[in-house]
Amino acid sequence: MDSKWRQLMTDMKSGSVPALSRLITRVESREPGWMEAMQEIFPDTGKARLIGITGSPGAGKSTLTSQVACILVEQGFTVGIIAVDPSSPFSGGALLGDRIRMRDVSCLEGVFVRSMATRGALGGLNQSARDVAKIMDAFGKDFVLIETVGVGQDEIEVVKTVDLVLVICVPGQGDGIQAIKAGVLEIANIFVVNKADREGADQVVLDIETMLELGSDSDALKPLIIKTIATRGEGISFLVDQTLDLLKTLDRKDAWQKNRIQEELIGLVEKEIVGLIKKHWNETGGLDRAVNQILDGESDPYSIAQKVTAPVAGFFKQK
Ligand SMILES: Nc1nc2c(ncn2[C@@H]2O[C@H](COP(=O)(O)OP(=O)(O)OP(=O)(O)O)[C@@H](O)[C@H]2O)c(=O)[nH]1
Ligand SMILES: [Mg+2]
Repeated sequence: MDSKWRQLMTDMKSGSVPALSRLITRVESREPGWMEAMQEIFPDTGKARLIGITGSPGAGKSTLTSQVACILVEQGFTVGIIAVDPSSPFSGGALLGDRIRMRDVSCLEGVFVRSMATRGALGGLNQSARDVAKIMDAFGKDFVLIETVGVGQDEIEVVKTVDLVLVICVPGQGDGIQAIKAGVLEIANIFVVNKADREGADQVVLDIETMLELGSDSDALKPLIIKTIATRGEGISFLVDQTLDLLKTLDRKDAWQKNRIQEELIGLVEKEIVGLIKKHWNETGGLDRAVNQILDGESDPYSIAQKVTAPVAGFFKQK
């Protein structure tokens, strides 16, 4: 690790927020040395709890996230927030909107807010979110709240990396719960019916109950349903209490957690191998040559793929 990384790591470990920001940026952009940095960070991770907050656009995720963060801070915890924004970093609008809505929370001591664009994450969105959460964890955050819109597959993958998932539903969208992807409904630990000041909130609660009855596995722990009015801070204390209680019951070594580590490991190895091959191809013009060979009928994609990955296969044959 070069001296720049070293300095950044030292500053981050001693509590410098600018160093934390810069470290995240360097890891996110996969600057050479990022893997070594993460290796060094890893032993300091595992203490923070990751809470995913998801729901349809405009459901009140940012408002609720801010409120939850405030209560956690009041209880003496330190908090980091990752806001996964579906828009590209260049379109501006929504990103700026989130920043504004989150400003009241960023000024609270101990809360570190980081926005992340859905597109453009070099290591893949879910790995990037994992990396950022780990860095915040190592920095000493007790909780990392991850806000994502529960609509795309990418966002669902992000939600799968957390310890506990809050799914926000709202009345007045016609199809309160159908607006959310089935994949997200399945992994909800707590359903939050936000905007309970609006007509139809009780109906949304009933809809969720019916849905849970239908898909019910009688032994499984039923997700809780909690009504909130995020703009007024109503129901949030209860939500935080229930969330903390539920987190206590989670076993870090259960099958689901193991599965999560497995997935992360496979993802990292895949990215590394493919990354190395792409880099080599770029540097040597190998990809162009391979394509031309296929076009000229001299070779085929299967033979080239086999040849390119042969060193890896060879490595395992030796074992
Ligand atoms: N009436 C009412 N409005 C709310 C409530 N919670 C949030 N809002 C409003 O709903 C709008 C969207 O809130 P956000 O917190 O930005 O929602 P979001 O889900 O983060 O939105 P995106 O990130 O853009 O998907 C804002 O105008 C909030 O003030 C609530 O409990 N009741
Ligand atoms: Mg938001």
